[in-house]
Amino acid sequence: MIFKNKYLSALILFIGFVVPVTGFAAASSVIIGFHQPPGQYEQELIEGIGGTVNRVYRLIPAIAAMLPEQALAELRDNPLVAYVEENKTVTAIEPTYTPLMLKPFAAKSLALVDEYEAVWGVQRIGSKVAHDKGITGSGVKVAVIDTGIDYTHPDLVSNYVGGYDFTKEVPDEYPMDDHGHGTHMAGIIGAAVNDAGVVGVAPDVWLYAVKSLTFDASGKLDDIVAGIEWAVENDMDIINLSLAGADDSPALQAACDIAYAAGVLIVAAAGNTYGGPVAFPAAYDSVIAVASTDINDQRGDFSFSALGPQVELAAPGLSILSTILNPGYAKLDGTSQSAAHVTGTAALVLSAGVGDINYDGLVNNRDVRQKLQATAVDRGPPGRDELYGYGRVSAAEATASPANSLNLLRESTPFDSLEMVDLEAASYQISLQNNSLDAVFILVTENNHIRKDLGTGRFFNDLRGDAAQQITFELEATGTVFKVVFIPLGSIGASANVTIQKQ
Ligand SMILES: [Ca+2]
Ligand SMILES: [Ca+2]
Ligand SMILES: [Ca+2]
Ligand SMILES: [Ca+2]
Repeated sequence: MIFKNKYLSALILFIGFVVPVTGFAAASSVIIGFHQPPGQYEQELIEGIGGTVNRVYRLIPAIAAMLPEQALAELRDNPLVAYVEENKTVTAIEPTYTPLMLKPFAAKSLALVDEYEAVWGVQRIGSKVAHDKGITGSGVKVAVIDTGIDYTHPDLVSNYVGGYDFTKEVPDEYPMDDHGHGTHMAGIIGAAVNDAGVVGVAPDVWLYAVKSLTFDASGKLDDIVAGIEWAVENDMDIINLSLAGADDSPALQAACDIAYAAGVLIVAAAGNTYGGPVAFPAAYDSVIAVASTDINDQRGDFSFSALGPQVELAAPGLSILSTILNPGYAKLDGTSQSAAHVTGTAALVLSAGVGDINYDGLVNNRDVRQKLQATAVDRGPPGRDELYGYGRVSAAEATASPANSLNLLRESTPFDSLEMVDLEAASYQISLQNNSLDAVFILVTENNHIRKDLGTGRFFNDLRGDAAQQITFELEATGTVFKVVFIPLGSIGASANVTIQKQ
């Protein structure tokens, strides 16, 4: 009997021990968004209802915490709280059909081929054209928020600058890749020109590894948000996000929006959804969504790439050779790889120097984004489409010598609004990027005679249904004194950017 009681009390003790553990398991890992930046009061609020604060963000007004299930509803009803979202899983966008470590091979076998020839994607987008002009991404800071980077890899060691590992129990500054995905991204973005292995799109870029994904290529939203916060606080120029969560996330969106507003260009994989919708974070307006193209500059018959109006650019994503662990090289497919090509191109644009091409008085990430869009090689249906966005990214075009550009502004009188350009005899490509004008009329004169055949009207609010806001056309100038007059039509204050590029 005594034994039995002893056994029973031991059992009770055991249950007593187990209950808090089960209670812990029933607790939810959440991100709590507030209307105002949270302080001591909000932390005490969370602790007061049995929660544990894991991280107080500085970038977004939010706290990552563990909360007892029963406290969730109460917190959601609190007027200080904007949202409470589950700390969901986010994963690297990986090909499902190619195990990452399938047949990795070493650098020495690659030394036999030219390192440019080894990488069709880097070649296809015209990276070498930029490199030959000395445009290599030097000094441009790129944060690869991923599984880390193997910073001992011979093709990456010279460009690796630093980073942070948010996945460790005690985070530190050693974001060594233990999976390979982040290292593959890093190689596409910035593998060195060193007569071995591969070469990246921007071979002198400054690479930073922000490890928010673990050895199995998955991670949690709270670590992704922390990674974006790190990128902003460490003054990164570009963030590469070749990862996706299953759902829309208010915390992730807020982090991307604020980082973008702070001047960071954010590039993300559209997702390997096989024609399904664009994944988050790529789908957010503040993030460039990148779809994949193959060696024929097509999506291919069986494309893994996402589809939809949020697709902004396309880039090589099939059979892409890059760096992996051990250290070695492997060919992989996916929109992850495509995003990395765009990230590298953006780094080249930054190192080439981008002007205030959207005429907002600032030179920043928005100009880089517009440059990437305007210089992409159109694929599929004419103009922006749901398959390729603005087209396949072009490092060669995006870093070409600055186009002659002007801002066409509808001022108080039509006469004041005219812009006139003198051109020498040549073939020109003229692009109009509209900002709420109704139309632009273009009058062309040659040796003081009006060339009716070259003049044109371009409508942006065409009732016939063609209302593209970006129009590109060619103009052939043969005379010696050749003038083009641009006449903006629309309400006062409306404008358009005109770029004129010699062919
Ligand atoms: Ca190399
Ligand atoms: Ca987007
Ligand atoms: Ca600007
Ligand atoms: Ca198109």
